[in-house]
Amino acid sequence: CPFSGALHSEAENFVRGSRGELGQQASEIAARVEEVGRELDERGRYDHTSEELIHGAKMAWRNANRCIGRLFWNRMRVFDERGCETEEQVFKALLRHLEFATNGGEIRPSITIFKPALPGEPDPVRIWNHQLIRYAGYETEDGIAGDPASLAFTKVCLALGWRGEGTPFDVLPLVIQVNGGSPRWFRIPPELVLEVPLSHPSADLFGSFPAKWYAVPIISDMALEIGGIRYPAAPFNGWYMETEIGARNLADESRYNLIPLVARQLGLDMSSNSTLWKDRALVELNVAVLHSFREAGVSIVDHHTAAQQFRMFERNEEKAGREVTGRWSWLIPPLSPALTSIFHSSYADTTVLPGFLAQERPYA
Ligand code: HEM
Ligand code: NRG
Repeated sequence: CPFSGALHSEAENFVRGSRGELGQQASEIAARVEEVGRELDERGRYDHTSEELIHGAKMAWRNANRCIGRLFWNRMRVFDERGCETEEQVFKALLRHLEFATNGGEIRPSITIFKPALPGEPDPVRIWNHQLIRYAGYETEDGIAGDPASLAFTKVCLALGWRGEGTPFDVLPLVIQVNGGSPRWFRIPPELVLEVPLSHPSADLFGSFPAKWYAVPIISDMALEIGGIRYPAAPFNGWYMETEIGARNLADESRYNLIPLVARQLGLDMSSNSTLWKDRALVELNVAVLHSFREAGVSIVDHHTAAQQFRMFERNEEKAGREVTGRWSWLIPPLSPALTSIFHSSYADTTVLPGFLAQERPYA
């Protein structure tokens, strides 16, 4: 069949590559290559063994060009949830992921993998959320409330019948779609959502604003591709690097935009750009994020340590004879980038598979 040629070679490359890495015998590998070839010829598809699924997911993390956290690629829990059929089953599997990954604050890198896509059929599972836990954003008469990044998705949730409390930090529901049908929404039990109230070790940075952030970032809108097979629902998590929260989510003008508040609270001279009041406020906001997560016993990494860990990853990969690909503009932290080795390095932004791929939003 001429259409399965690409899949055939992707599958063979993956089987050889992953089993080779795992140190399997040439004879074992040859037997599996032959088996996969036969499956593809007879059924037009093949199923990953759990070993292939586990190592394939780890390889995908290792190949994530935008990720600074890749030193730990081989330390991830892989949940095989390919048996989930219904929205309820998917929802329950997501709650199991959430609880395992959160682990009371000692966050465990994890991925949950649902059914693979089949050519010509609707995706068996899609999670409409960008992350399993994220805050809603609303357009109100006095501007945007909550997280502006969630405006479009929040509208979808409201249209489905969900109602938020209207705080700046309403946790959105999970929106799950099965076999291209109508999506269904589910409230996440609040006791499964670990959050960290933010405070600064020596200053009142936020006044009456109840600043906080959730503990675990769980990206849920990317596809995982392994050996020519695409998994459209494969949410994964590690822990946060503090700049993601302190230098972007809470600081961007198009997000929570807290820099002016923090600067006022610190009594900084805001009369001119050249007092560097924005930079000073930004640093203290990041200090507050690190301080608060540490205080709450929730895993987090600062950008200096993360960059050192990435350097170690580069050395490990060199020893293993693999090239490290990367996207420089994403790898450098948004705070003091030139203080990290990444800034002074360059990377080829080549797509290597297995990998995580952006996919089209399931809603307008
Ligand atoms: C992106 C850190 C774990 C896959 C990123 C980014 C950071 C980061 C800072 C850039 C995010 C942004 O600028 O919005 C970390 C840390 C981890 C970790 C500290 C702790 C263990 C993981 C895991 C996976 C992963 C477990 C997958 C199994 C990715 C991918 C991206 C990314 C695919 C790109 C996301 C996109 O394109 O939007 N990571 N990461 N990371 N990470 Fe990691
Ligand atoms: N910047 C986003 C999260 C992106 C992924 N970051 C991680 N991933 N740390 C944010 O919510 O701020 N991870 O798997 O740990």
